[in-house]
Amino acid sequence: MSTPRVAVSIALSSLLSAALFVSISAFAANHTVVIDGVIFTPATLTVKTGDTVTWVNKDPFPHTATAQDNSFDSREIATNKRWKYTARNAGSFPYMCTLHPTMKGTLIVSR
Ligand SMILES: [Cu+2]
Repeated sequence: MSTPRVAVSIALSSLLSAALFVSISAFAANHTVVIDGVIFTPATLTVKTGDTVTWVNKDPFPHTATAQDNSFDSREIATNKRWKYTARNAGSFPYMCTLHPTMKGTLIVSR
């Protein structure tokens, strides 16, 4: 009965070794911006380069998350859909919903 345990141990140590090799991405965090009631929450989000931001649309109609400098653009996010963006470049990125220009947010990406 020890063989499966050995196999599991080997598999686990292989996974750990693999994890060490991808340690840079292993430290990347995931953040969520909820779109609900025609607002982005949080309106200002600070992340680090390499982090991923997911916008989730809880409203019964579509929205976009579109950077003013066009560094990112979700296009239309339908109801209950999400859009993921990996922040590669540092900076402050004001963004808006192109369908509802009063909807504004800022993504701050630090090194
Ligand atoms: Cu909108």
